[in-house]
Amino acid sequence: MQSNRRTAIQGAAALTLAVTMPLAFGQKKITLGFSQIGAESEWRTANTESVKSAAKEAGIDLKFADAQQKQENQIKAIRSFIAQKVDVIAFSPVVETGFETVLKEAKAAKIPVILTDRAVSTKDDSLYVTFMGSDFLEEGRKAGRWLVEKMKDNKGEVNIVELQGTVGSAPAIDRKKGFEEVIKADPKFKILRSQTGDFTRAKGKEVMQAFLKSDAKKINVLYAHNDDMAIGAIQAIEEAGLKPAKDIIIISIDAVKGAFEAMMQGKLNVSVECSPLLGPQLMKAVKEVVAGKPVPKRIVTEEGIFPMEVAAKEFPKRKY
Ligand code: GYE
Repeated sequence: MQSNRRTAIQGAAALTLAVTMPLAFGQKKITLGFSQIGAESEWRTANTESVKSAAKEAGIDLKFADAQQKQENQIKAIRSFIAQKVDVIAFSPVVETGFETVLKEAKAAKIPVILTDRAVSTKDDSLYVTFMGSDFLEEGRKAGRWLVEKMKDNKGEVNIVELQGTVGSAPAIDRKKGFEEVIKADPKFKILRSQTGDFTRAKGKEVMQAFLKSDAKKINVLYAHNDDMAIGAIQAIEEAGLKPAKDIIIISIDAVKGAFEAMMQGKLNVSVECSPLLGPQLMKAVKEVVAGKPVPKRIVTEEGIFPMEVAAKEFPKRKY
């Protein structure tokens, strides 16, 4: 009885194996070439982690290349993915322009390209299958709207300094544009100075030091295109003997854990959310593209805004 049952179970298992094995062997593992910008910010580190872990989870073979914030390295990486005949190429373009030639090469090699996080500006949208990521214009507007509301009873001039992201990058261009679009409705808002801090803490601090050197007394607001630059700038503000978030109102973007910590210490007023957790939706799209299924041309990440008053309550829920 016992042994009969075992044989029956073994028999059934063998049958299942016989049926499923050829299918499993028939499905080739998907290879994805991913060119990351670098490791310039807390956001980027979380994004890399999300892509790597989602690939593992999805059983996708990931070829990962770090461009160290240089476009030429990204172009090289994409060319090498083409040479290796990967199934899909995904990348986060460091700047908006200058990728057309290499994208045409990928198209000629019939390798689909997915843009993640940042967009390229091209008239030929057949050069990529989809662009997934945040609406940077809207993020800039959210930052602007928060400031307009915060200053609604303020009659005098509001002098703003701006730390821009990487020159020519989609988030730097759009976050500037969206913010300006909102604040220009009231002439009391003035952007005193605006310069790039390349999305890094070190540069954010350095540029803020320069801003403070010439205009310390005039600056009412700092608008930083990401949290890392704001955190660098906070150090510069403290070293100049001023109180961040009090003497100078600080607005930034990303809402990474570092920003929540700064808000809980009362040093940052608000951070607009920009989610780096794009890995799972990227792997989903990769599978769909390989299976020949249609994917939407634009996949927008949903996100909110967090003022310092809610930071302590929200912090335990944050995933990056
Ligand atoms: O805001 C910044 C990072 O492209 C949205 O890049 C991303 C930006 C992010 O370095 O922290």
